[in-house]
Amino acid sequence: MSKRKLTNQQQQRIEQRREGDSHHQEARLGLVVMNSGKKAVVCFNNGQLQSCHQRANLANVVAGDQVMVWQDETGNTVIESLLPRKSLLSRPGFRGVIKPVAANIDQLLVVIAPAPGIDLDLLDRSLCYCEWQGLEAVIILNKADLISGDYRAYTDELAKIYRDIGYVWLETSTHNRNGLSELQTVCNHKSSVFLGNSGVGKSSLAKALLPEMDIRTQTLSASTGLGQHTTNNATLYDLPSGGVLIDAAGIRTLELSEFSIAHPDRYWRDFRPYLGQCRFHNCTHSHEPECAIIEAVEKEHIALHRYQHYLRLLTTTS
Ligand SMILES: Nc1nc2c(ncn2[C@@H]2O[C@H](COP(=O)(O)OP(=O)(O)OP(=O)(O)O)[C@@H](O)[C@H]2O)c(=O)[nH]1
Ligand SMILES: [Mg+2]
Ligand SMILES: [Zn+2]
Repeated sequence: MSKRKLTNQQQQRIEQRREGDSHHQEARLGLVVMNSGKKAVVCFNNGQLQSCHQRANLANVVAGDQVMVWQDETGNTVIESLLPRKSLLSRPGFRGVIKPVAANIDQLLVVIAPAPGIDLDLLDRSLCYCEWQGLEAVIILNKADLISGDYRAYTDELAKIYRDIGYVWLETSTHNRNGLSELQTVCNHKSSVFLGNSGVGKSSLAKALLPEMDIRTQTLSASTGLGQHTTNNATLYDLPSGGVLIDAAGIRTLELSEFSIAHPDRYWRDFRPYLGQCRFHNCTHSHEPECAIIEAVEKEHIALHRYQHYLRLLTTTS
């Protein structure tokens, strides 16, 4: 995990370069658009995109990172330092090693859809992750054009449950374009990432919000010379009305068990009014007598499925 430290000599060389070198230009602040692994594409405030090397002993930068970029003697642009991150979205990768995916995000746009089916377990895990990480969460029920009859009654009931506990619940359709302007409004001046199962319509929604998405993808492939496959890495796009959307293609699910979240009850918003009211101060709300959460579930003040998803997380993390 911890990167190799600079030797004194290396440190001195950097200092000299920073101070005296006449070839040397001022450092520039940039925003990482994508990191292909070999090179990172950085956007500067004049809108210019540049493919940069990364200093060897710097932690891997990801889309959304703010970095300082210098030009070395040979004219190469090098990412020299990483500014502190406000937030970091990561996911377990190979052998369970947690990998950063996108930085400085404000909110997760959690997408659910009637086809392939509403995954409430993933929704509740995602909401827990947001509470834990201090991110905002927006729930998007996409493919609303497919909803009618009894299924409509079911989704209306869900909308009420989640709105009552304080979440924004939007309904969208990329087919008839309903709800897209509301989605645009919640993304204004924020940095957002879509999350949801395969097939729920994340890419379709991103295209609807980003009319110029394909153009940027082509510019990126050209500037890295690495071809289209680089778009498998999280990529940052500017939203036309301000704000950014990070397309983290790999994020379909969140296995919270990999993150070891202590006290998951704190991250279930609907539990909060009851916390501290159980008989035992260290109540896990799973089997204990006189548990205020279990009583609230029995009285239907907390939705049963939310409680079940909490229990599932509890058993997978302990
Ligand atoms: N009926 C309907 N179909 C939609 C809507 N949005 C997307 N689809 C369809 O759903 C399918 C999957 O959409 P994608 O946008 O590729 O889904 P995704 O979430 O990006 O899927 P992955 O990339 O596999 O994670 C496509 O056939 C879309 O045409 C919608 O609003 N209504
Ligand atoms: Mg997709
Ligand atoms: Zn309890």
